[in-house]
Amino acid sequence: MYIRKLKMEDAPLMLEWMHDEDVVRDLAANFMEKTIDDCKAFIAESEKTRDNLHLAIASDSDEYMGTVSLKHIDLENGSAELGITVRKVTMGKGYSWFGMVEIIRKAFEELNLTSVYWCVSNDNKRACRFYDKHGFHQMVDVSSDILFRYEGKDNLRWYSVLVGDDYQNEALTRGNVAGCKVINIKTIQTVNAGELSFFEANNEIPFTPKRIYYISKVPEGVRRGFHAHKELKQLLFCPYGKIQIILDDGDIREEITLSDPSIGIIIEKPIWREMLWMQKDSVLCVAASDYYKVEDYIRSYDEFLQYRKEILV
Ligand code: T46
Repeated sequence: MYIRKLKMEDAPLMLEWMHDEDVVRDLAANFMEKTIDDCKAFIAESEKTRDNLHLAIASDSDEYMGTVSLKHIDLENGSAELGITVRKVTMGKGYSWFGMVEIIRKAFEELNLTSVYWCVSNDNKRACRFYDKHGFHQMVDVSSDILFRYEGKDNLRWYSVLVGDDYQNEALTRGNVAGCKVINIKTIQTVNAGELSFFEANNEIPFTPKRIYYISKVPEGVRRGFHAHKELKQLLFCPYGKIQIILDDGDIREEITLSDPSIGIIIEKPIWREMLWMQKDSVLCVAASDYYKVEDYIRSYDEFLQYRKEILV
C-alpha cells in the first residue's frame, strides 16, 4: 500500500464510499448527496490547492482505497487538520492506519509542521476506539479559529499529534506488547555493506529453538494467525517488509508493527495472536521452542479465554 496523488479514475470508488451508509453515518458532511461530477471536481481541485493536501491511499495494484488529507495547512503556526475516509472493503486491513502514519510523516518531515489535529463525533465509536488504541492524545484546548469551522456541531472529540510523539509504534518504546517482551536482536553494521543480526539459544532468547519457520508471499491486507499456543515459546521477527502483530492475553489487546530486522518479540505464554501483512512480500520468521504439534494450538478465541482462566487458577 502507498499514498499517491488522486487520479480521475479514482472518482467511481470515491463515490462508492460516499454512498455507503456504514462509512458516512457519523461524518459531518452530507456525502450521500454527492455525484460522480462532485468527485471529479474534488480530484481536479486537489491538484490546484495549496491550503489542502488530498492524497489517495492505494493498494499495491494501485486501486483507490480511500482519501487522506491535510486540510487548512497553516505554515505560520505549523499545523494542519487531518482527514481520512476509507472504503468499507479496506476495514480491518490496515489501510487507515497506514494512511494516517504516512500523512503525519509528510506533515512533519516534508511540510515541517509541528502539530496535526482532527476531530471525530463521540458517536463514532469505531473511530474513537481506533484513535484511543493507537495512543493519540485527546486535545482539550482547541482554539476558536478551529472550532469556528465546526459551528453548530457539538459532541466532538479532538485529537492531536505533535512532532516528536511516538505515534508510529508505542510498543517499541514501551518494550512490550500485551506482556510479551520486545527485544533488540544483536546487530552488527558494516560500513556501506548492510547489517547482520543474530541471536543465540538461551543467551538472547530464553529457550532452545527446535524449529524455524517463515511465512512469505502473503498479499497485503491479509491477516493470519487467530490462535494461541499452550506451551510453545517463540521469537517472531520480520527480516523484510512490514507486518503488524496483534497480541491479546485475554485482558489486553496490543499491537506492534515489525519493520526492522533487528526487532523481535518473545512470546512465552498462551497469547492470542493475529498477524496483518501491511506490505506485500513481507516475511515473518519464527524460531520456536518445539516441533510442530497440532495439539498445542487453540484455534477458538472462547476456548483460549477458558484455557487462560484454567491456568490462572
Ligand atoms: C504462529 C504464527 C506466528 C506445519 O505443518 N508445520 C509448521 O511448523 C507450521 C508453523 C505450520 N504447519 C502447517 C499447519 C497449517 O496447515 O502449516 C499450515 C499453516 O499454518 P497456520 O495456519 O497455523 O499459519 P499461521 O500463519 O496462522 O500461524 C503460524 C504458526 O502456525 C503459529 O505457530 O504462532 O504463525
